[in-house]
Amino acid sequence: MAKAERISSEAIPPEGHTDLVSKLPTREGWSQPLVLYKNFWLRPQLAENIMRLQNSFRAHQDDIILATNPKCGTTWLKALAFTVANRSRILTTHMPVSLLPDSILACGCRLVYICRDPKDAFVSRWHFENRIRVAQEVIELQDAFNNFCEGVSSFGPFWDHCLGYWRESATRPHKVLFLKYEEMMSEPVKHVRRLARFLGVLFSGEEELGRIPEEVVRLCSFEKLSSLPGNQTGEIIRRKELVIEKSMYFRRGEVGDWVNHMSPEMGRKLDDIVEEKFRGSGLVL
Ligand code: PAP
Repeated sequence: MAKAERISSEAIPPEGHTDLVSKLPTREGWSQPLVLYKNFWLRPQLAENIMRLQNSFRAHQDDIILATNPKCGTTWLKALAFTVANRSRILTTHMPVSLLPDSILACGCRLVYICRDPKDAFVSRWHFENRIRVAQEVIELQDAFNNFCEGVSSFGPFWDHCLGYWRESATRPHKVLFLKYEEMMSEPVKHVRRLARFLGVLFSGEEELGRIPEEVVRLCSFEKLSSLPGNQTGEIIRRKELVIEKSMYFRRGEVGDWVNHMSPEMGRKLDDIVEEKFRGSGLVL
């Protein structure tokens, strides 16, 4: 994100957010404590950044915003969108729609959201949280699951995150595209064409004949991205208690891996919660 150009320094309010964040309700259980800010659970530093960004971020009409719940396909979507539309500026965020800086919705830029079966997103998150911690106790799957089911996970409640973007896409379908990880996995070429159409960069007849949509899918596949040397080594963040390596964004890239970690009862419990939360919305995962 090209922060320097996009954030007006006059608009950044004086330091005061740290104080505010320290007064928010807190929950332990994941790699860092989470705070509840406007109904979403966030890492304290992120809550502070979001408060700062709220009034100071200036979106442009030709921006493309990729929004996701954590572990639902950001890396994949970013590769696909970049390959399809590399002339526009692409920004990614995990922010729920209700916390996006006003300018993003106001300027009419396009927004692509990807959601995923919460069971797989949860398992992916649990692995990730255990890998990013340096020399700390392991987070037990059952404890993390209980938190997740209560809505307490980074950027959670998971279902409210999905519902916010689902409703936005129903209200403004030309501006907000709602994708599902599982559908993209089963018919990737169809969804790359859909993405290109939405972004206004349709594949030409010549490109179709040259099987460019298929090539985009191949270039952005899990196998291809995870085998790139640039994605296999190197760190994104290193702090004393936290290390994030690039390779951590590529684990299995599969649909249904949850069965290898969760019992059928746990699966049913989470399905029931989500079904109940989505009832009446038309959203089915
Ligand atoms: P983030 O929320 O931290 O940004 P994100 O990229 O959204 O992570 O999600 C990571 C998941 O996407 C991982 O899932 P897993 O743990 O179940 O394996 C990762 O393997 C998967 N992933 C990464 N690249 C791809 C890809 N090209 N195709 C499909 N899945 C992918």
